[in-house]
Amino acid sequence: MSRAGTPDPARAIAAGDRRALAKAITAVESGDPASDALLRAVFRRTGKIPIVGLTGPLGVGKSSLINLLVAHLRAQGKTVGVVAVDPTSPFSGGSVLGDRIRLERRPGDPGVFFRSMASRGAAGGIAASTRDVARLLEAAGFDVVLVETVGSGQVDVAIRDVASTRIVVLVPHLGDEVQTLKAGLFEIADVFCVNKSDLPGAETAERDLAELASLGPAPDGWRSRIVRTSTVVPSGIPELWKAVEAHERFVAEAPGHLAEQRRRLEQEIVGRVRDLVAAEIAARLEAEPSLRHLVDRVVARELDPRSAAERLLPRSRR
Ligand SMILES: Nc1nc2c(ncn2[C@@H]2O[C@H](COP(=O)(O)OP(=O)(O)O)[C@@H](O)[C@H]2O)c(=O)[nH]1
Ligand SMILES: [Mg+2]
Repeated sequence: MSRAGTPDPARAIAAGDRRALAKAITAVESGDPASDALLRAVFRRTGKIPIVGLTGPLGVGKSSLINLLVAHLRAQGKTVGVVAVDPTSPFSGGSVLGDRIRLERRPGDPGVFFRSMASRGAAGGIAASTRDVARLLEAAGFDVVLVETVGSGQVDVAIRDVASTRIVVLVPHLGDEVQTLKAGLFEIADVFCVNKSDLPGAETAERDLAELASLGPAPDGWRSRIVRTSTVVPSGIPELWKAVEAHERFVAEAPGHLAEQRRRLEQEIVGRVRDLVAAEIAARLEAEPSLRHLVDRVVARELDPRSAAERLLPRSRR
């Protein structure tokens, strides 16, 4: 596939070339079509490793937990890719919390690879690019991928659709926050992590969560686990990872496992079709005089946008 003298990026990535990996991730992030061939080439060899999402409000300790999880996994001889979906606010343009913990880069350890991605402007949506980046990391040979996202809006969706195990991180005395998160929380969480358990109130928080968790098991029969951690003591990190492994095993053995995979991939295909059709229609609206006229009619309020959209479909259902 590659020209003579140009190393095949898929092969370079599989051989452990980190610069090739970083370049490929940048291409994915910016929606550069150069990444298409690579993603096509690596797809067959993906879908086997745990993709573990950590989500939750800002400041609960997700990055601190990832640093310790990485150390724990490295001690077990596992290699780890980490993706942080950066919570940079489009308004402030900077970090929201002054005391944000940085993910440790661990220079000199080739068994770890960190990458942060901007949550805005990611072409094709953050879920799609996170999924593609996770695939590249798997193709690069990492045993586990950890994804940090802030629990809000579209980024939550990214975690739901991309991660094989989802950890929702909370802290004691998050009363109101838990209430507002509650509705969507149990759809997302495979594991609840009550972090900062060195602070008072951790037991109460755990009990409240256990009560909520007992209200409804997930449709697949998995009952969310609750693990108390502290990154300052530190404590609970091996237990947190054990809970992840238990969920991974449960999913692998669950009877609906393949149906769930099928459902996700179907969604991905539909999403891609949507992108392709949208791009094509947008281009045609600009280029074709008859279609420009259609838009003119909408602007003049002679036609409504729904009807115009239906006329643009290749095979209209009218
Ligand atoms: N007391 C206590 N503070 C913690 C713990 N874990 C993290 N923190 C602090 O919480 C703040 C936010 O941590 P960070 O990892 O950046 O949270 P993130 O925004 O969820 O990634 C930092 O000041 C951390 O030092 C913990 O277990 N106990
Ligand atoms: Mg963080």
